[in-house]
Amino acid sequence: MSTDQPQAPRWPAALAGIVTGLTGLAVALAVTSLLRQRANPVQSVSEMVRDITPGPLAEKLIHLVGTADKPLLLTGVTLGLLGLSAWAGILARRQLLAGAAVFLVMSVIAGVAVMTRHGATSAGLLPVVMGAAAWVVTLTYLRPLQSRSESLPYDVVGATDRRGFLIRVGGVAAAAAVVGVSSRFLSRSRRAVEAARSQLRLPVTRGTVPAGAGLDVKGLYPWQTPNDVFYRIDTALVVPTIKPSEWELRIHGMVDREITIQYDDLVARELTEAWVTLCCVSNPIGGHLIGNAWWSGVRIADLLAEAGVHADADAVLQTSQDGWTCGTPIKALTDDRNALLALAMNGKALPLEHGFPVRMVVPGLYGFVSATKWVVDLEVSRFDKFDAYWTTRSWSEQAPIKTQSRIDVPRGGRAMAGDVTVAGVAWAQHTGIEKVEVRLDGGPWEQVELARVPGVDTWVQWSGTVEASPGIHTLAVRATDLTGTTQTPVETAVAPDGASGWHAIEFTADG
Ligand SMILES: Nc1nc2c(c(=O)[nH]1)N[C@H]1C(S)=C(S)[C@@H](COP(=O)(O)O)O[C@H]1N2
Ligand SMILES: [Mo]
Repeated sequence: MSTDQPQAPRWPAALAGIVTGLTGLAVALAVTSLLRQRANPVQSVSEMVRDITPGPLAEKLIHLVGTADKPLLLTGVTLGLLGLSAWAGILARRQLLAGAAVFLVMSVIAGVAVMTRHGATSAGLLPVVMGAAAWVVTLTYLRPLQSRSESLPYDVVGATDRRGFLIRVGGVAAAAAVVGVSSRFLSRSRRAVEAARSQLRLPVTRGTVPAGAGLDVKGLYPWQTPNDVFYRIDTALVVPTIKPSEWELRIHGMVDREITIQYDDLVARELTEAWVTLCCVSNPIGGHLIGNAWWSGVRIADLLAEAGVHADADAVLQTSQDGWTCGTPIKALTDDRNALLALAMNGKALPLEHGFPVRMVVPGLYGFVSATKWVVDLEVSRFDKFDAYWTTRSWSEQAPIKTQSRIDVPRGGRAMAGDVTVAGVAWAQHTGIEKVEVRLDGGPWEQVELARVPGVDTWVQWSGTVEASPGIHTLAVRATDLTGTTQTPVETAVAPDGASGWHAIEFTADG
């Protein structure tokens, strides 16, 4: 830049760029809502970023940010969009085409993201196309005033010019805000599905906690996990909204007879109810990505028997409405355990976030290889014939839940010296827990009391006392499952098939 060629300041150009970016975004959101599409372009781009992030990196990031991953990803993509828009605005000062090119490249990326989503149709491109058109029009509209001021030194830019520019930018921004906000009200799909859900009268029971399963120890988490605090893990940036009347499940592949079931058919079948503790493979030692609920649904074994599974099949590839997949051994779906196509969780139709209207629940297996939410397709197949969502991202193909135990009490790292109450949970779903032991400051292992459980598919609470003098102590726990195997002290990462190792906490005993 030469000194005798005065350059307009960058901020109005960047501001014009950002307002342009927001305008196209608002238009795209409105068109998405009007067409009742599953995801808007920002969500589609976020999903694409999620899908192309290598598994190990995704794992590290999720560890870093926990369940804030979804809002962070969406915010990141939006900020990226606005950053590039500002840059496009600055480029457009000198050359409109250069600025427009940035917006066009962003549109192409969005288009690719939309079209590579599961179940994409060409109508899905409309929000992107309309948004791109809005970008080009707005960029052109907001530019002339800027370039006029560009020919003048900054300090002599006329007040009218500057005011005129600000009025234009403000006007466009206000219009974009109106379009963007009203698009929220256009999207009624979630509310319609919530309404359909609340009208359901399912023939299920509430599930009463079996006597003796829940210990009365302050600071212990309830044995039954309420729906609203049940952990949620999935790749869905947009929670699928499926009306029961529109849900259908196809069972096909290596079967004698293909079956298609509607929601009402499923509800009319014999329902099985069971306590099952669900656990995520990403649950770190001592973590809380685990919950125990009363599930009501139809046994998958019965449906598979009706379809007639071929002798050489060894897996069922499950697909959700949003295209997530996982593979489960046929054995786990057909043996005596209650592998369910679940309709209800703790006596209520599944919450939308937990798979409404129908999901899979398979005792003993981590969720990523069994617990498909919003399930719409079961393909009887062979493990050597497919790759599921997480198995292509360096996680295991098969993953039974590892025996684990957790200390919940003393909570907050403090206790009164003397007899200190210790308590927690242990789990080895579909194997069962034989005993739990605790150890204070590396001393001898002491067995603690186990609460009662209705079967081997749930976690079990434990409690005991340790004698602690005033000062800082370390408490460790380990469980032994009903095969007689004691948890290994060897700590492994959660990838590829679940963490192993003992949970230990530090606490201070006050004298
Ligand atoms: N459609 C779909 N189902 C899914 C997933 C997913 O990403 N998409 N994640 C699985 C994983 S990894 C786990 S641990 C469980 C979690 O179920 P919850 O969110 O109801 O606790 O859902 C499983 N089912
Ligand atoms: Mo998971």
